[in-house]
Amino acid sequence: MSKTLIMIKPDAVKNKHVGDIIARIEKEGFKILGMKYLQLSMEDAKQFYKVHAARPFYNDLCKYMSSGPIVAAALERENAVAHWREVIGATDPKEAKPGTIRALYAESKEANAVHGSDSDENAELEISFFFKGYELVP
Ligand code: IDP
Ligand code: MG
Repeated sequence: MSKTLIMIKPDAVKNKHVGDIIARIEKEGFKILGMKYLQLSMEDAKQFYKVHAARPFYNDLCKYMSSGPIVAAALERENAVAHWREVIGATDPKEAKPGTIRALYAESKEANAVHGSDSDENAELEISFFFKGYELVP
């Protein structure tokens, strides 16, 4: 078993896809360890995405990610990181396979509906960004 950190981004919350995406999480066999609804500040978003600080889209991305409420969740499954990334599809929804969450719900390459950790190590870091130990139900 392994873990991943996912977010339902501001566009998907605004477009009322939270229920569909949580249903998909359950259908794909993930166990929900923790889940919360919140709005990031610009500073929070900059901290979360600091690995992308040098990329040209960093500032816009942080502005966008702090523009409205999100859902953050810690999930567990076999191959959690890889499986969630398969379920969400490519970063750019135009390149995402049909049936993936980004193909179904994303607005654009930036406002692309969902986040998923990219490694087990980053999953641990990202889970601890959002959750304290007692907020995760084993
Ligand atoms: P990922 O979310 O598929 O792992 P990353 O390359 O880690 O993609 O980028 C993080 C986030 O930054 C993306 O999900 C997307 O919201 C945004 N992003 C990535 N590339 C671009 C771009 O070229 N233009 C605008 N936003 C981008
Ligand atoms: Mg990434």
